[in-house]
Amino acid sequence: MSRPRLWGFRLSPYTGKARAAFLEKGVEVDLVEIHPARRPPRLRELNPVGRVPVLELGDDLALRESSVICEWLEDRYPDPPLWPDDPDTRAWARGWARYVDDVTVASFFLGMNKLAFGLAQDDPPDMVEKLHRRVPKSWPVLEQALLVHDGPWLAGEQFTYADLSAMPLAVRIPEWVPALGPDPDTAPRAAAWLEALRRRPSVVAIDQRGERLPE
Ligand SMILES: N[C@@H](CCC(=O)N[C@@H](CS)C(=O)NCC(=O)O)C(=O)O
Repeated sequence: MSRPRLWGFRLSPYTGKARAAFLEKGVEVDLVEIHPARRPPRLRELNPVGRVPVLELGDDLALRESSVICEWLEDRYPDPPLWPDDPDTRAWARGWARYVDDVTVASFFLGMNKLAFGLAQDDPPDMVEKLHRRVPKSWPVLEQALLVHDGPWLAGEQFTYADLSAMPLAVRIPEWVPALGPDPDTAPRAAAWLEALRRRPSVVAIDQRGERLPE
């Protein structure tokens, strides 16, 4: 199989999650960088929705959705495992991966996107604030989830995709809007979790490559 190609851009949280997953697995992938505002026609051939990340696996196969790309990675390269072995804990972790992706990551990054590129015509004027208000609301929820297996990761000792989903938040919140991060006094586990994610070698490696927009 030729080397897979990951279409995305460096500031895309879901592309970042997929890139970190490849690094965690020790699997090489080429990043095909696009400009978010000028998506090449080839991207729409691979994914008619036009979203990234997309994993191109050859002439005839392209996978869309970051979670699906992670599932493919897990099936193809089972070691090291990034889901718990036990089916119950695995299902539980999947539930939290989805919460982080759909609630915390989506609210924060959609808000940042609207801040950078402007509101859509039918957005209410306080759309960014509305989205960003959801971010701190998720810390007490995640604090409780982190208590279940007693950390340091959501599923306990094992680092899983549920943690990986929060990687873009761990990197960007302190840089862009630190006030939206967890308060170490009221959500100490969530604060320590994001800090541990920031120090994770896969996350550091991506960050060191420079997270600029392509020219
Ligand atoms: N659920 C998707 C979300 C992908 C997504 O929202 N990608 C953004 C960049 S981070 C995008 O391409 N947005 C453009 C659009 O929605 O048209 C995933 O996990 O892959």
